[in-house]
Amino acid sequence: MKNAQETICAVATPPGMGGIGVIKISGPEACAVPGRIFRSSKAVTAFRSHRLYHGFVVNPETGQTIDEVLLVVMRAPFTYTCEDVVEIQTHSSMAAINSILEQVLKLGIRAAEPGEFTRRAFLNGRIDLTQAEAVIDLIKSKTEKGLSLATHQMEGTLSEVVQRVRKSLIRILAQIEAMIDFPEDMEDENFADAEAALTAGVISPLKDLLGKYDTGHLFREGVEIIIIGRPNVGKSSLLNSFLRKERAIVTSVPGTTRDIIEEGLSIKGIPTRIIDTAGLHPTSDMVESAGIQFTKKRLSCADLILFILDISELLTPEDFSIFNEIRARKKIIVANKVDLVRAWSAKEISQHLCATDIVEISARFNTGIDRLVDVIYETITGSREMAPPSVAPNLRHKRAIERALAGGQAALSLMNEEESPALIAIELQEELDALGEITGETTSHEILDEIFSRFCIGK
Ligand SMILES: Nc1nc2c(ncn2[C@@H]2O[C@H](COP(=O)(O)OP(=O)(O)OP(=O)(O)O)[C@@H](O)[C@H]2O)c(=O)[nH]1
Ligand SMILES: [Mg+2]
Repeated sequence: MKNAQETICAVATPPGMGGIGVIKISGPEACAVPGRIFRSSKAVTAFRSHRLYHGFVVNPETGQTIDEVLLVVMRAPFTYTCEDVVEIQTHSSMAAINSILEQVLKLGIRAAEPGEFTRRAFLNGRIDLTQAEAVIDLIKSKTEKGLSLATHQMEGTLSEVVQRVRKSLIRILAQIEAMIDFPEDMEDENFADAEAALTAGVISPLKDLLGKYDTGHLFREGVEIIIIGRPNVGKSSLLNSFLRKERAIVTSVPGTTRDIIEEGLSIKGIPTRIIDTAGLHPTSDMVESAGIQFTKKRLSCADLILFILDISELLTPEDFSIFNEIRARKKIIVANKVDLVRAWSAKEISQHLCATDIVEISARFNTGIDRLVDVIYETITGSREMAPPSVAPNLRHKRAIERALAGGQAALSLMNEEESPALIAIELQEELDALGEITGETTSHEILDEIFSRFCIGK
């Protein structure tokens, strides 16, 4: 991590064409920047905090105007980073943005690292680590439900639960430490109170939190759905049908799709990636077999498989061989081309494959797609109506909670066995440290570096 005392700058808006581009400056020298490169009808020294001012960014060496902008000075501590912050809203042309950034950098302001603004908000105590992580989740959220999960966490819902558990734990630890310090006063004491407090105030809420991981993961990370089948059964047509646009090339020539084609799709609020693949069959064509290798690789880690059959043709040995490979996986069998004369009924297909529930569709005419979406949703959620929980740990939190729980359970059994308070205190302290990692109180620099490196520059 670089020096947190330096003033930093970055472009906060994504590259490309757009209405406005924002350049953000934060740190002790931020408020001096407008006086050097900004000209307005009002004296820069008279600018009030958190007010937008109209003016021009100029090159101070040549006096040449770079762009007409709006500028805001936000004085500490009521800013994103808790430092002095200046934001310049310019026209979003790469030339204007880069020229302004160049002028700012020339003043000795350093280019920010990914996530450095949010890291400062964390280091300056405005947000804890779970809230900082929620900022990444929010930026990356793909559906409204994923967004709502991130917003809740940003408001501190997860931190509240963790802090409540920590407080209970600190009280129990204090009680146990008193037993170590004043053993004579504690002769008639036993661990009954501490055991009850540990179970109700610590172990049970932590188990409850762990139980919310899977649902949170679903709405945060989403699922990968792969469409497979032999050539020409209509895989690409189905992708296009889901997306309601001609995303993949569809032709009557078997082996049309060679590369992996993937797109994001919300299935009733659950973010998914739908992957169209090359048709699976034995081939000597070099390009096609490279595509098939790609397909097999992605198939191995997909969360759900859509196995497509052509109902207008009899099942082929290729269909059987693909089905055998995915027999044990989470899958939906989809019979396509129901608009044509059927070679077999769905019932006959299920008998031949020894599988139930075949979803019939016509990808060409978009029939049965809504039903297929329902079946996908039910398969992903296990037929439960799902809403994003207001509190849900991510994988990092989950691991820390598991460690904390292990410490809690160990302390509980030591209390049961009436072991020495010193041993119990060690377990409770470990539990406390694990919980502190979630909110950032006891998190190592390496973990912080890893978390903030996932941010984009300018956030
Ligand atoms: N009648 C009918 N034809 C369809 C349907 N779905 C796809 N087709 C046709 O089947 C042919 C193959 O469709 P694709 O979507 O390219 O099939 P694919 O499985 O992606 O094929 P490859 O990429 O070669 O593996 C095209 O001529 C489509 O128009 C359908 O529901 N009904
Ligand atoms: Mg295709």
